Amino acid sequence: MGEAVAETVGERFRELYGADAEGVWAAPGRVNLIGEHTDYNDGFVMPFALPHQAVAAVSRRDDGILRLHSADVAAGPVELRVADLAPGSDTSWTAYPSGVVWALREAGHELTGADVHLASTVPSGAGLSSSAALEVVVALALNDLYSLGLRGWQLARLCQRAENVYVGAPVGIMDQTASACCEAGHALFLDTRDLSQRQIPLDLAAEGMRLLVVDTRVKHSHSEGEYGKRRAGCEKGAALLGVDALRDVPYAGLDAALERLGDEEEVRRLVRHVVTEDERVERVVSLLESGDTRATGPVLVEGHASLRDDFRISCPELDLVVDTALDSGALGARMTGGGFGGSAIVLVEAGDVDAVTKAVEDAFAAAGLKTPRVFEAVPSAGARRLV
Ligand code: GAF
Repeated sequence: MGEAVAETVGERFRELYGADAEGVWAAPGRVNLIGEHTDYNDGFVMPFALPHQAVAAVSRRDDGILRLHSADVAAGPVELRVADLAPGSDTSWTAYPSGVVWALREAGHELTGADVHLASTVPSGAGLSSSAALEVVVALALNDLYSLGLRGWQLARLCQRAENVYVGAPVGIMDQTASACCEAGHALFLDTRDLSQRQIPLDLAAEGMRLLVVDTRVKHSHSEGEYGKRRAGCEKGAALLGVDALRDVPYAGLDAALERLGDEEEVRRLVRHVVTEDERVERVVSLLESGDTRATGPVLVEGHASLRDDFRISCPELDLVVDTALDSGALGARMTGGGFGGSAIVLVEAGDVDAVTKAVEDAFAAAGLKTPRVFEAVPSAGARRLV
């Protein structure tokens, strides 16, 4: 499959730029199994890569020009001068790839330009990291072509910087690291403080289960502002508790920490979510490592309740997926990603896939909502060169 995609994307590159691309790279979207809104608190996450990916055909240039084209945009390539790239200078889709070029140059890497054609199968606005996939695929291509010698986690850090500073979105490091570092057949247990990682084997099909992604196809418009508010609230909590990040509040000391926060009710709820969520990630890791995969279901449900009631970033559509899936026999379910729309994940016995899917679709129809997009998520390969 990789080769066929590479051929199509390479062919379009040739049409656009009149020469063969020097190479073709791919970087996936991700789904997060557990560990939500912990990454900007230096905590734990456990995403895995989706088969959906951004693919980039790229060649170097030596005249300081960056040309960017996407298969999703009818118009021809956008042309930018590498030397003029600056935070806030670009507000269209091109900010993701051009932000990566900016971040690489900022980090001292001499880039003299590139021609890029991108095509992505990661659904956008679904909370499945379509932007991170675009960033990482471009970063990896330039890393290879300019022989920068950067490792996956270093590329992830640069991509995060591009998104934080150049695009202006205060995201954590999970999505970029997932796209850069995940491996097929595994979930990535990542410590976002030092980016140390452990690949956790995850073969649900072999155990008679499936993980479904349910894209609600809803994205509430206030999501970005709310993300920033949660992040600021968490930072306030850490400051009030005198720690560098909420990761430093031990689970065993949670009650005492909440007590110290007194009547800061909003902050108390955020702190409780982050500290309990880190503990849930560790619990899921040990359940998976001891072969007790089905027992992760209730932990996912606890995670959802915490995001809904304490962190307050769920929405009626995500709650409807979770409640309906559980009522119709799912082992576990929770919202995944930033929140306020996007996707939920549902852990089901293989034999229950059709019944649970139908129950969720029927519930959406009865509520007058668009039919959700449901697909099975299989842990897939991280970023790599295709050709
Ligand atoms: C978004 C962000 F980009 C991630 O960094 C992470 O914070 C996630 O929301 C919530 O866990 O995907």
